[in-house]
Amino acid sequence: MRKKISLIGAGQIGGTLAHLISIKELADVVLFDVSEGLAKGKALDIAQSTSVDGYNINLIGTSNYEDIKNSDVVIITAGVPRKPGMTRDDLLGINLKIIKQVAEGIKKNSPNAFVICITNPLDVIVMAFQIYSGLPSKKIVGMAGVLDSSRFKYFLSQELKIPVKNIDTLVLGGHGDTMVPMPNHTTVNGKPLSEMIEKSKLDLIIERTRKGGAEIIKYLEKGSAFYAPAASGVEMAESYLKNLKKTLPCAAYLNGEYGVKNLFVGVPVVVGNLGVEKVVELTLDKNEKENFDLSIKAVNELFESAKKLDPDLKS
Ligand code: TXD
Repeated sequence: MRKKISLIGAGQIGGTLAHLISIKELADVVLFDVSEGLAKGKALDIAQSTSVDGYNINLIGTSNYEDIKNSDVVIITAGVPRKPGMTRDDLLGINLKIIKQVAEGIKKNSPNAFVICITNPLDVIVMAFQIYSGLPSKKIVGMAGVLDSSRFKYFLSQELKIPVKNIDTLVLGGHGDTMVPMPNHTTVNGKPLSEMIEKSKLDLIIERTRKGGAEIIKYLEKGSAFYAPAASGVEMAESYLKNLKKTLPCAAYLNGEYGVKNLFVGVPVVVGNLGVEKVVELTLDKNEKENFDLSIKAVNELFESAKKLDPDLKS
């Protein structure tokens, strides 16, 4: 039985997800959007592109939630992106309302799916999705850490002139300016990063990683990044669908791990066909722990604002 992935949101990231999934022949695709024409038009365009290289998958575009029935994976990008000068937090009010609708549709039509949230502000939106849908937290994750780590890795690769595949790194914490790149958990050709780079250059790269999303928004002027976010979402979906059990930085539900309770935030987790199969607890040094706690504080504060906006979030 071919797998089925439903994409809620057929915008920049949604369309790119559909294209990448078809190129990998990972699963049949349902592209869902409130703008039905957008979903149908993109699905047809991508479906025709599969003829060029002979990919064998089905794609449909729709605004009927019944079409997402029994999906194996659902990826949510529905919502508005940032404009230049906006913070991710500024999106909270609008995207919370949208996620509430989306949660209804998924709960009714695909309650057993592995759900990947991408909509911003990420950590709070994935938490709200879990509360609105009531789906098991082990089957819900947020995509941010894979993207932020790819940015950190790319900048290091450019600086050190070493291929990205020879660099292993991680970015933890909330998907915002307080995110925590982890240089002490980074290796280059298997060697500790600290032996390869001056501190001043590393500090600049860490700052550029934290501001990575805003840098692209500045260039694009309209909309935000979509190629790397889509590639990151596909890596997470593939680890679930093929039971690859990859350890990936995802916004996952913490129940005491890292000293955090009842919150979704970026930590390394094992993603297999049961969903989040394990939260990997790294030993953080004093500096990393302080930065991580700062990031947790920022996510908690934003979640408090979300609860003021929608009392239904008060558990
Ligand atoms: O790392 C990350 N998590 C972030 C996520 C990286 C980049 C972008 N990030 C966020 O993803 C961004 O801030 C947005 O909140 C989402 C989606 O970004 P995208 O660039 O794809 O936005 P678009 O192109 O505006 O697409 C959003 C689509 C658009 O077609 C709307 O019609 C649709 O969402 N939309 C809906 N679909 C279904 N249901 C509802 N209610 C709905 N409302 C809007």
